[in-house]
Amino acid sequence: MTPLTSFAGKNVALFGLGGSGLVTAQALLAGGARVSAWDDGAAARDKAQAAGLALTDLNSADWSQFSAFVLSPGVPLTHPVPHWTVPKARQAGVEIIGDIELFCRERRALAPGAPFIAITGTNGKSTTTALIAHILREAGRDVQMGGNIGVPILALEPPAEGRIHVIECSSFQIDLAPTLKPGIGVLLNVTPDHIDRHGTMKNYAAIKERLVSNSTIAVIGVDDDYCRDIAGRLIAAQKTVSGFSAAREDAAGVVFHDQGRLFCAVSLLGPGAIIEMLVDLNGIGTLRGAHNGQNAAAAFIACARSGVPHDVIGTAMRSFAGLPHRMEQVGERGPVLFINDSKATNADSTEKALLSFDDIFWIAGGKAKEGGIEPLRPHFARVAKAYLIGAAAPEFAATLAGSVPYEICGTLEAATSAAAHDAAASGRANPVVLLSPACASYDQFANFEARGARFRDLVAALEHLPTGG
Ligand code: UMA
Ligand code: ADP
Repeated sequence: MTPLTSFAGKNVALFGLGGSGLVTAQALLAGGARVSAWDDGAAARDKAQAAGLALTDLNSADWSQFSAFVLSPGVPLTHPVPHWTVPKARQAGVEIIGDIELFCRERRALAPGAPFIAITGTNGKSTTTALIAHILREAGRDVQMGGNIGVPILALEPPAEGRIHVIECSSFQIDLAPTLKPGIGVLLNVTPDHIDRHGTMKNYAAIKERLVSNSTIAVIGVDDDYCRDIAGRLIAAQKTVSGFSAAREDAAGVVFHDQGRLFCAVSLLGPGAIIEMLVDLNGIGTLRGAHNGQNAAAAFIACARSGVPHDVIGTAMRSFAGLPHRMEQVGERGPVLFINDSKATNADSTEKALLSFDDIFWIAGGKAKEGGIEPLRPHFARVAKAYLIGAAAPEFAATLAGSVPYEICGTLEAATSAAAHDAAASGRANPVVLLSPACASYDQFANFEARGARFRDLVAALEHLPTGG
């Protein structure tokens, strides 16, 4: 844990007692602050009390006594409407901050030179964060990894000279961290997301921009218009910017991904361009697909900028275990690969999986998002057959009709069995049974992790499969 000394002897209000709020309260107490903590949920309050935390109903508290108000990232700050605590804090003139901000202040006080890499973007944050941490560990560094990836930042060991913090930051967290200034800031991509929480796309992109505009070194993906504009603004402001791309080589100094390889384009200003091959990602099952090329390029730059030799980065990438539920290989039966991409809860992320394979036996469905799978139509030719589950099955069937053979299976159990048998009997060269639902899981499962775990168990339990010819 990182005890927070910057509020020693002061009163701090804290709202939200989930994973991050509880740890933050403990970190504030450990540093000598007095904490008034509350949550709307009775279950969260009970859990906090069981963990030894005294509670204060912030509805009836005297807000003028507080030096700061710490808000959990999942609690609305501005949209759709500010949470009821927010106007109370504002009226009393109390600053509203999050756990990442508290970490930043502690780092400045304890070890301002301690290396700090922060990663954001709409997609690929967790993969890139885990990959950077893995490479740095393989290079023998003392690494602490956390943030939005799941381990609250204040649960990590405190900042210290020579210890690298690798932190995934969501837009919610950046919004609550006014002095977030990482040594290396990574912005992967910006596409529409979380508009309900930020009001407009412009506001969402501006929040993401803050992470890189305040970094010493900005590492920015240049594959979407928002990020290209952000990189342009920082270059114009004479900031240190390193670009990366899943497919572009039309900018100087970019690490780019092409045909499963990472290249460094040292200069592409003319026919004498120097292009150096850095890492061959082909054969690294955990980094399949152009989207992972983008993640790997970002990780390459962040680690190279941290002083890790290029060959060490390449070797470490080859031993990256990947993250569960993100195009995770969970089995192999003869020629059939089984891929768990349960984290793909919308069409955008499922598109990345469809683009990574041919001969796909696709398990999809659940609680549909707006637009369903219509945006995936250009990739339907890669799908041999679809196996539909959950509430979205009829809607998805209507979209697939006439383009892709499909079967309404209802449950994941029935879909896995049917897809496995069809794939094995298909006689295709590289059949893949792919769970990439393009849907939330809540109609049939507690969350995407439970759905992915069930798929993994079903694959492990598959009996001998028939082979086709
Ligand atoms: N709560 C209220 N009133 C409200 C809303 C929430 O009382 O109006 C309470 C809930 O009862 C609950 C607590 O707030 O007790 C939950 O707080 P939280 O939603 O901030 O969740 P934490 O458990 O603290 O987890 C947070 C991040 N959650 C969110 O941003 C929603 C986790 O990211 C992160 O891993 C964790 O901190 C550690 O840093 C999760 C996430 O879904 C994975 N992130 C979003 C995403 O990736 O898209 C941004
Ligand atoms: P995040 O933490 O930003 O949600 P993850 O690394 O957990 O991202 O990946 C979630 C899903 O998003 C993956 O299953 C994959 O389909 C997709 N994805 C991963 N990296 C990228 C990327 N760079 N661009 C677009 N989609 C991506």
